[in-house]
Amino acid sequence: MRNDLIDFQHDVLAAPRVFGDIRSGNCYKIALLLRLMGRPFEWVAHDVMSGVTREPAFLARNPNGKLPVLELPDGAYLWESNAILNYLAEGTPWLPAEPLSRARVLQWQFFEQYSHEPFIAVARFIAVFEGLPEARRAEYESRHPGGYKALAVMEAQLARTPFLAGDTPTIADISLYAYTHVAHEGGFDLSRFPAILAWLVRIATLPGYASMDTALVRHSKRGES
Ligand SMILES: N[C@@H](CCC(=O)N[C@@H](CS)C(=O)NCC(=O)O)C(=O)O
Repeated sequence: MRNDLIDFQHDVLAAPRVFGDIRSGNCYKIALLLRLMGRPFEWVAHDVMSGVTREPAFLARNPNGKLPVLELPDGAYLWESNAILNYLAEGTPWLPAEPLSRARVLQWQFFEQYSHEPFIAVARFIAVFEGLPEARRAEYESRHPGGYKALAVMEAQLARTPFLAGDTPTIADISLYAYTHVAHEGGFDLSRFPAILAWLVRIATLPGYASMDTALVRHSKRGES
């Protein structure tokens, strides 16, 4: 898996810089949106397990000590993955301007952070990053009922509309795609959720889509093979 410093050279001065670990869904969200929007970006790879998020230089960027962090060309920093998505998507079809549609996007993003990520991402973290040690098994299993409840809420919506906030993809889909598409790595059985499975395919076939494994692979320039 690519997790090194990637620099999309063209237009790099105007490009945002992202500090992240691409194996983390919260970080992948940012790379995925930028790829779907076709926007160049610079990725500064940080290993989430290395302790770098507790170092003073990192805490100066995000006092909460968490990835991802966005650095703008003027040196401003922004943290919290969904806040970063909102900032980057402003003025694009990924974030509707109409107040109710926009609030629906936020509704799903708050749902993601409170009712989905703490269960599905944490179960995956224990399994993938910690290797599911016996001492963590009870905690891992305790995350499954809440995760399945969140998946059932998504399933009900996606049985009615092709995307979470309606007929077109928005950053609500990016937020929830990030950990849902790897939920099996946390022990979740997605075969119970046909509408979610069909939605995962809809996202993965959008123009510009890049998987966790390919999101940092350099764009080929015109004329390059
Ligand atoms: N609510 C935050 C969560 C960020 C988060 O939990 N980041 C993890 C990686 S997924 C992290 O940096 N952990 C390192 C640490 O806590 O020291 C967001 O959405 O950005």
